[in-house]
Amino acid sequence: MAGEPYFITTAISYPNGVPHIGHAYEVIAADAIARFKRLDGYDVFFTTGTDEHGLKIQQTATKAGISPRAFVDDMAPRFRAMAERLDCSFDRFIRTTDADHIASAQALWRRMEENGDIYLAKYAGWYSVRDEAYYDESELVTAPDGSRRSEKTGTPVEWVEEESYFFRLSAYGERLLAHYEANPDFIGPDSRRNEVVSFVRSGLQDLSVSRTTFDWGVPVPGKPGHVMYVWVDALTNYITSCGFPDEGDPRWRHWPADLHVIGKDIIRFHAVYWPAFLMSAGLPVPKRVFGHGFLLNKGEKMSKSVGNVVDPVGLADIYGVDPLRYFVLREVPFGQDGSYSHEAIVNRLNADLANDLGNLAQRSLTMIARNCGGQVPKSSSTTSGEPSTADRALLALADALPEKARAAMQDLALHTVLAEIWAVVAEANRYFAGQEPWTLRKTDPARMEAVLYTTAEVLRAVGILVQPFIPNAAARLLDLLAVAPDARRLADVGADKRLVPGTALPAPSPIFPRYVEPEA
Ligand code: ME8
Repeated sequence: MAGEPYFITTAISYPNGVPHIGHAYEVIAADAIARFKRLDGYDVFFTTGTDEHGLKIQQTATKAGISPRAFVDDMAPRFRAMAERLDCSFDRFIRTTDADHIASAQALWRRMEENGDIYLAKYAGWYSVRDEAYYDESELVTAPDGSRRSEKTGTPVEWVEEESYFFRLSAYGERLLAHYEANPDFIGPDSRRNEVVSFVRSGLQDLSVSRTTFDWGVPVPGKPGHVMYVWVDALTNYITSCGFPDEGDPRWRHWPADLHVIGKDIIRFHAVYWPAFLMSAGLPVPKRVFGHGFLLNKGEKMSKSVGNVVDPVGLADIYGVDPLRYFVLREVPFGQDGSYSHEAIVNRLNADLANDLGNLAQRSLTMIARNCGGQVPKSSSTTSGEPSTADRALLALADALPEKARAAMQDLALHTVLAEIWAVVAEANRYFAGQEPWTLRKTDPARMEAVLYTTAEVLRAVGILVQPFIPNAAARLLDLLAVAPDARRLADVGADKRLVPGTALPAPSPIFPRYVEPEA
């Protein structure tokens, strides 16, 4: 597809357990952005995947009594299946055990080494296996049980002493700060940006980037016994997907990434380490890193010990994929933490989807089927009367949606895009109720047609706009309006692409069933 390239990624998940709602949230959000950009004419490339190396995976596999390879081969497909089940339109599912990725990580290493940024020394310090992160003494607290833990994540740390290759991160502080300064959009939301800037300002230490005490990792080229620190390997996935190290690969046109969608806990890796590695290797850095918030179960963090880890595929089975996608994107301002519960999901689903949009579509399309011969009704401009002020005002709101959505999308305010769309749905409901087409049927059938036409035309705009968020329902709505598959882009909203009166419409059927509690 022609169009400007747009490369968007999720983080790659640790497959040390089954996928949880946080993983689902991230890939759904990235998918909505990817789909929006496609609708807007971009040549989108969208990747997601699994981060399969490192001590955490090795230890989990050992506990399960199988090899790390067998373990990840069992787990990774579950992450892929989850993304597919949630209708996420990724172009590549990358696994860090893929052969091209290993070659890519080694090539990046060599480039950093050639630049003089890799040296051998002894590492002595704290490491959290759960976070796969090194922590400074100042970042630790002592837990009530006497164990040392990361203050930020609460995970236990252990003292590590071993020979290790280091990356000269300390040399990149000034360049990173200059980059943040010159590119205010590089890190979002702003709160994350401030956090990163103060971390870099406080002075960067060189980073230990190899380990010798285990072997489940990408071998460091030419240094037997050393495997790469899992984050060096993991971050490289983004350029592997673009064909690195072959900069002549057609996929290389997608680098640098337009957007890395990640959670707030891994901002430092993406906004400090990653650009430093790329600068060292002489490669362009990504344009934007956005740290979304965490989804909490009724306000509580998910954890296996609390027993509130929710299976996202189970949620999709209960509520449906589109309602689940809609809920997480509408309910939680993107960038902030959010909470979910059965009640909150059902409220949104029944109020916004079943009532506001579903009923409007069902009522208007049923009236059209019964009273307009199952065809797109005559618009006001083709009957005796001029389009009324009310028609024009409503159509103007619908026509303005793409611009409003683009503006909100620019800030990654996914919830605002949905709020803007639903504001038009609310206005259309007021219009429909106020015009009373069921009364006009007897008093002024031509006017009834005009009202139904206007409503259908607003539904067309809404149907186009909601595709990134609720792709299946949107497709059904647009099918019911007989909108051609190639006429569903943002550019198709507006006055010059209106529904054509007389076009045959399929028999209407409900789009959003209400959620009804199953009998106990
Ligand atoms: O961090 N709500 O993997 P991961 C929302 N492998 N997002 C959440 C979440 C929650 N409750 N819990 C986790 C890793 N996430 C690394 C990434 S990228 C080169 C390597 C997000 O499986 C988390 O912030 O622990 C991250 O963006 C993603 O899920 C994968 O987390």
